[in-house]
Amino acid sequence: MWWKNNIVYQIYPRSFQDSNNDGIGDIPGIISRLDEIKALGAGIIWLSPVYKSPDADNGYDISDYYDINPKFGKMADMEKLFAEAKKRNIKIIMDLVINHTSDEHEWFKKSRDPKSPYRDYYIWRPGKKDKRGRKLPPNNWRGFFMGETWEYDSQSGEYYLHLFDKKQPDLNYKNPKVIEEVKKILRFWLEKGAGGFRCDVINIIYKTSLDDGKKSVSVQGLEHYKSQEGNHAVLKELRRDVLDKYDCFTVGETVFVGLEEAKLLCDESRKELNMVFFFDHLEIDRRVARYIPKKFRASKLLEVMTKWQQSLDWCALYLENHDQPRIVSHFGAAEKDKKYLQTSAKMIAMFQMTLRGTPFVYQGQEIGMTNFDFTGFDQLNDVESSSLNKLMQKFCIPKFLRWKWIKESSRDNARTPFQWDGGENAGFTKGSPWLGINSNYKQINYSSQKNDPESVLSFYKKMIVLRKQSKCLIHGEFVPVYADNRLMIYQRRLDGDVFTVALNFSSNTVKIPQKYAALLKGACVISVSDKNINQNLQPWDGLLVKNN
Ligand code: ISL
Ligand code: CA
Repeated sequence: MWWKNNIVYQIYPRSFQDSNNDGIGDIPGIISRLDEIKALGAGIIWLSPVYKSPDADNGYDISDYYDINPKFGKMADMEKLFAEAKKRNIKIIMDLVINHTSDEHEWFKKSRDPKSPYRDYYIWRPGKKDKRGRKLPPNNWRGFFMGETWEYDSQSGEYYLHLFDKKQPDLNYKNPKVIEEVKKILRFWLEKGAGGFRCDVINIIYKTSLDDGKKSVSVQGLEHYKSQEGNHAVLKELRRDVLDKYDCFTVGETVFVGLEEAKLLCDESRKELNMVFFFDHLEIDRRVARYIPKKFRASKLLEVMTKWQQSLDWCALYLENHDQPRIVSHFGAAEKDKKYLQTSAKMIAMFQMTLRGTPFVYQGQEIGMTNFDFTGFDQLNDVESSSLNKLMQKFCIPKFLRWKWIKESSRDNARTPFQWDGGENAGFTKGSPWLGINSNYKQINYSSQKNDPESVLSFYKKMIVLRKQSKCLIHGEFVPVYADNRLMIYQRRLDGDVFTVALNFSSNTVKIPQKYAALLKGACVISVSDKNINQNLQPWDGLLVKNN
């Protein structure tokens, strides 16, 4: 299957490449960089939303699924992108955001009228009253952006549900008309040439009941809408009626998903999704989703990866996306020990490219881009960061602490413009960029790495070539061997082929335990440091060995 033997490259369009110098990345900009994507070795692009949107959540609030955000271009540009990508044998998958629309979508505007046939496209309910007669929302749920989930509409005297921002009203999947609308959207983009969809928060679309949720410190009410039977039924219907008629695949973004639920969502025989993005591995050193740090342990990472690698038919392998901090700042050395930034970026590339599944590389990951060096709240754009800040203010959390947590966790860390070269605005735009550019762009940029065989970019390319040539690295069984706080060793095995991988997630030289040293004596396929390994692994080094 083409999507199994391939690499996906995620583009966050507003930060990739600006073509008309308005400071915002756009579709012609993407077209001008297709050769770079091809050169990396990626054959699939996942495009974060490019649809018409008021941008309350940077495009994840869609006001027209059949049109393009004018900031990014026109439908003709999008068609050209499909055509130019096809010439290079690159498929494009679209971001399918169907849990909610924008409040500026025509459906929602009409649904504000209680008599409209569109009323039931969304979830409208009357409020409650407390003992003293004060108005209360229909239930106690708390949303993904830390705030209220019900917005009162004085025109009809009812509330509508929004699990994200109030400008993102949730659709009602108990209404078959909504499912029919989604089928139309899928067909429209598949007919235009899309190779599939990344499905936004796809395991929470069906709300079984609107009863109060159990008390929780973060999202509250989940048990009424996470991975419900009704949700599975919707996915099966979309697959049967539309997706299975095309040569395409889906990857679901599945929030708070556990292993058993994930299995149900992407078990091939159930015909729902093809694979899912889970979050466990990125949360091994975080509490309360990703907000509060805790100690990194390679052993924990190996344990979590093993569980997922061994249990699912197929994994979506990602370490970064537009919601997550940069991986060199997270698991790598960028914040702890800058001199190993590049080395750690390469070691992480080795980790990702030697796992079982389809790797997703997020723009900038391949050159080792780091978290943004923000210095103040005014430099942030992300709606989640501002909601979190407001919430923490309400609880009187001091500014330095609020800043510390937001700086590390803000989604803007991954959203700063792509660093193409060492020139004006890193070659992203000649205008004024919509979000600040990381000041390290003179050291970390595409053009300085392009022809340097020692660069992070060259290492990604080498790892991708190695992976594509090896059935074992793509499909082989995943076998954990050893791990402690810093060191991780695992194998991949298929039909008598065996590879061993050893990775050092620390700035110390680590000793390979005697018992396993022999495994690393095989033929070295590639190593990060290019040094021969006896009993020791250099700081942040990685080694891939063929054992037979
Ligand atoms: O980033 C998160 C937590 O801090 C997640 O909860 C995130 O909101 C969740 O993974 C859902 O993300 C997706 O849907 C959101 C959108 O804001 C994100 O950009 C998108 O990836 C709502 O559409
Ligand atoms: Ca532009």
